[in-house]
Parts: sequence; C-alpha cells; structure tokens
Amino acid sequence: MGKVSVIIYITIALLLLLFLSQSPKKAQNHRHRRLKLRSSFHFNSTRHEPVPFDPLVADIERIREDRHWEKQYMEHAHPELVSHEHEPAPGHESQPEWEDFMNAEDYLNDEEKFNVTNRLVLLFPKIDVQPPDGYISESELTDWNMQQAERDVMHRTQRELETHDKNRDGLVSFAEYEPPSWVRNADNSSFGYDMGWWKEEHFNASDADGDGLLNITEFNDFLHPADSKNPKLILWLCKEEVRERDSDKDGKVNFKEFFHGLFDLVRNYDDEVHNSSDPSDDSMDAPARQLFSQLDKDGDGYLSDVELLPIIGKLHPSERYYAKQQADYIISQADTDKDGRLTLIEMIENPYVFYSAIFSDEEEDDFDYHDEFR
Ligand SMILES: *[C@@H]1O[C@H](CO)[C@@H](O)[C@H](O)[C@H]1NC(C)=O
Ligand SMILES: *[C@@H]1O[C@H](CO)[C@@H](O)[C@H](O)[C@H]1NC(C)=O
Ligand SMILES: *[C@@H]1O[C@H](CO)[C@@H](O)[C@H](O)[C@H]1NC(C)=O
Ligand SMILES: *[C@@H]1O[C@H](CO)[C@@H](O)[C@H](O)[C@H]1NC(C)=O
Ligand SMILES: *[C@@H]1O[C@H](CO)[C@@H](O)[C@H](O)[C@H]1NC(C)=O
Ligand SMILES: *[C@@H]1O[C@H](CO)[C@@H](O)[C@H](O)[C@H]1NC(C)=O
Ligand SMILES: [Ca+2]
Ligand SMILES: [Ca+2]
Repeated sequence: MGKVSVIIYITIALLLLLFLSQSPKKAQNHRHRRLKLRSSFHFNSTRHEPVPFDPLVADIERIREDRHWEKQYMEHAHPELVSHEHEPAPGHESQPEWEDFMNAEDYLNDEEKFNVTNRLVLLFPKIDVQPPDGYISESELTDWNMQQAERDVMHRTQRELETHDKNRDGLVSFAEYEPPSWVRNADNSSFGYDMGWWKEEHFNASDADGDGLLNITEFNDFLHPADSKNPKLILWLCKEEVRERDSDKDGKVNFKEFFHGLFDLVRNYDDEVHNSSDPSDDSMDAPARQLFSQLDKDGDGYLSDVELLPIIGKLHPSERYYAKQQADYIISQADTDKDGRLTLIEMIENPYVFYSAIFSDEEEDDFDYHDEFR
C-alpha cells in the first residue's frame, strides 16, 4: 500500500470512530431485522440469483447448497443408498461451526460473531482498489460483484464436472455427459425453447480445441455460453436462437418472428433503437424495422445466425451485466449524498442493502432479475 492510501485509511478510520461515537442509536435501528439464508436452490433453476455481497455469507450458502445438492444427487443417482442414514460425502467430513442451516442463521444473527459494521469495515478496502481513494465507484463495485459471481460459478461448475466425470480424469466426454433429467424427460415439441441445449452440437461447440473432451474451462463455457469467449460457442448460441425463434421452420428469422420474439428483448437494453432515424415513418414497428434492416447485412429479408451476433449479448446477458445491475441497485439504495459513489460511512448507514440477498423481510421487489433470460 502506498503512503497516500495509508493516510486515506487512517482518515477513514478516524471519521468512522467519530461517526460511531455520535450515532449509536442509528446503528441499532436496523437491528431487529433477521438475516435469513436463501433456500430456493433447485436443480432445474435457470433464474439468475444475485450472489451475496459478503464472501463469508457466500461461503455459508455454498456449504449449505453443496449438502442440499449432494442429497438431491444421491436421491437421483443412487436411490438405493438414500434409505440408509445419510453419510456425508468424501471431502466434507470437516464441518465448520455452522454445521447445519439453523446454526448458520443463528451465527449470522449473532451480533457478537457476525457484526455487520465490522464486516463492512473489513471489506471496504478490498473493494476500494481502483484507485484506493476512500470511495467505492460503480465500476469497483461491479468488479467486486463479478469476482464473487465467478467464484460461485466456478464452484458449481467444479461440482457438476465431478458428477459427470465418471473416469475421474478431470475431463468430460459427451458419452460421460448426461443431460439434466428435466431435459431428458421433456417432450421436444412441448418446449418452445431450449431445444438444442445440452445436446451434442452444443457440446462440440464448447470443445474449443476439438479434442472431444471438455476441461473445466470448456465445461464452464458449456454451462454458461453467454459468458464464454469461445467464438464457436457464441455462434452456436446464435444458431440456437434462430432455431428457437423460427416458428415457420425455414431456418431463418423473418421480420415477424423477430418482432414477436426478439425485438422486445433487445429494445429493453437499447434506448437508441427507440429513436427512428426516419421521422416520416411513425408506424408502431418502425424502430423494429430499422433494427431489423440494420442487422440484415446481406439484405435478404431474413436474419441468419451470424447476423444475430451483434445482439446475442443482449439476448443472453452475461454475468457482468448482472454484476453491474446489482452494483447500480446497491448504489441507488446506499448513496445518501447522491454523488454516485459510496463512502464507508454511507455503507455503514445502510448495512442491510449489502445483505439484501439474504433479507428475510425484503419489502421491495424492484430489483429486476430478468428471469426470462439465462
Ligand atoms: C423445478 O423444480 C421444482 C422442485 O425442485 C419444481 O417445483 C418446479 O416445478 C420445477 N420447474 C420446472 C420448470 O421444471
Ligand atoms: C459492532 O462493531 C462496532 C464497531 O466495532 C461496535 O461499535 C458495535 O457495538 C458492534 N455491535 C455489536 C452488536 O456488537
Ligand atoms: C426429440 O427429437 C429427436 C429428433 O429431432 C428425436 O430423436 C428424439 O427421440 C425426440 N425426443 C423426444 C423425447 O421426443
Ligand atoms: C461432434 O464431434 C464429434 C467428433 O469429435 C463428431 O463425431 C460428431 O459427429 C459431432 N457431433 C455433432 C452433432 O456435430
Ligand atoms: C482448457 O482447454 C482450453 C483449450 O481448449 C485451454 O485454453 C484452457 O486453458 C484449458 N483450461 C485449463 C484449466 O486447463
Ligand atoms: C433519442 O431521442 C432523445 C429524445 O427523445 C434524444 O435525447 C436522444 O439523443 C436520441 N438518441 C439518438 C441516438 O438519436
Ligand atoms: Ca477440449
Ligand atoms: Ca456517495
């Protein structure tokens, strides 16, 4: 740490002491709310859950989710074993003090053990890094959320990989891969979407080096194509989008299919599209026509897979999109002086915003998760 940042932190610490000594009531005001761990974990969930702000909470949730997952996995893969007393799986013998769910919750609500103010004081300098100036900017908070999300995603991917990797070589072949049961049981035609997911073409597109096996990076891409940098997989995602939107099955997306399937999803992200460049054309679908012809590079009146490339990131938001959305939400709630960034004092004044993912009594539901996307 440079001299400047040391001075900044000493200043912050002094300000903090001053603040704490002056407003003891304020800190207690928030105290009757109980923090609750989430229990909405499902195998089939495609909803995007926000990742906890505090890595300690994330760890607790992760351990709990692993156990839940093991249990479901055993019921699914080895039903013959489930009737016996449930044995902890290998590698999980040593349990921390939050042995079970209720203990974990008691732990979080025990102010001696889990002091939210102290947590924020501890986390602040880890987030305030670019530059360390005593303020947390939107981009610093987005990066932080992104780090938490990546940790979480890789943990789940690792766990998934272990269950599919039958010969334990750390790689998944398509023969080893078994799609989730709700994919296998689904009748092809009853889904309007998800048709090509978890099939061989999806697998092959994820296999960047084409050796027929997915390593952890490739397998993570397979599970989360929207976050992948593999061009083959991104093109597959466009192909899949065409398949899902192509109601008349001619292999391409015409204007009608675009207007009724894709346009609304794109428009929400892209305010420019609202402005028609041609003021004389004031029909309802003018912005849609404008975007359509912009995308239709070869002008054949249809959108092909490659022509969807410019908007695929909007159709399938990446982890970074959610990280930024969560950062914006937190700042909007905690930025008391409305300067667009957070000081430690602003954070301490609004501690529950940072633990909102685990609120038991969250009143507002105004955080838009975009459920309809993956
Ligand atoms: C997902 O699983 C939950 C139970 O685990 C079930 O209630 C829900 O209907 C399932 N959703 C879909 C889309 O299959
Ligand atoms: C949490 O820590 C702060 C700062 O150290 C302290 O002032 C406060 O009393 C603590 N709260 C509880 C409930 O222990
Ligand atoms: C789904 O469609 C494929 C061919 O497109 C077919 O081979 C498969 O049996 C179908 N599965 C179900 C469950 O209908
Ligand atoms: C996937 O790649 C393998 C070779 O690694 C090939 O045999 C197979 O036909 C491919 N499948 C699809 C659906 O492209
Ligand atoms: C997985 O394979 C890809 C090439 O397909 C490579 O770029 C990547 O570094 C590998 N990941 C690991 C963790 O070895
Ligand atoms: C869109 O229209 C608004 C006013 O309605 C204007 O402020 C904005 O600059 C326009 N954007 C573009 C890209 O033309
Ligand atoms: Ca590979
Ligand atoms: Ca501020």
